Amino acid sequence: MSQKQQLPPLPYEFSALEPVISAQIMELHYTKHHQTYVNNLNAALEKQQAAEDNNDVAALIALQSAIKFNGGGHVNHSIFWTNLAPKGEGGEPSSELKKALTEQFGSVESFIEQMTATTLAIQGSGWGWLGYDKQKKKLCISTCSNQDPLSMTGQVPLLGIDVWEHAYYLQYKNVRADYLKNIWQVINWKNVSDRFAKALIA
Ligand code: MN3
Repeated sequence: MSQKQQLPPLPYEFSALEPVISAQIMELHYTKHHQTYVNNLNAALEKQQAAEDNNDVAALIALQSAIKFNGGGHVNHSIFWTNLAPKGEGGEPSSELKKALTEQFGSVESFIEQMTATTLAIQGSGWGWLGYDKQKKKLCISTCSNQDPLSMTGQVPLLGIDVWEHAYYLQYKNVRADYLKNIWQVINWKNVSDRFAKALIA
């Protein structure tokens, strides 16, 4: 028997990221949006099990997009919550990450500017990512549409920024630029640095 996917615990209170991200957004985003991806993923995986048991290849193929969308939503948000921390608690990039960001993008500040601009320009719903390309041994700024997980590009996800409107609209309305300007105040650099350190040795 396969185990059901579950909503991971949120490592802080809903209000912990205020004023950058409101408690109302956090509560809805976590308990409604993320929970729905988890529920729909479990439903699709159950149908997948039944299709496998019935040797129904057509049904297996038909389930792939639901698994990709809801599975991607679950994976992405599970990373996102840990990429954030209350103001003043997220620390700084590790010396290793700082060195790599500086080599790749000029400076940490310049990386932030470039990732902000790239993420701002996403058309419709999607995610901006800092990822590590293990083959090229370099950091990359990427964008993914909808809930496509960054791992589909072969990169290891280090830092994701959700720019679906549900992530900011109740507070920032249509002004995605302000959300993206402010979110850097609540980035958990310790988490991003840990992910980078693991990507280097894995
Ligand atoms: Mn979201």
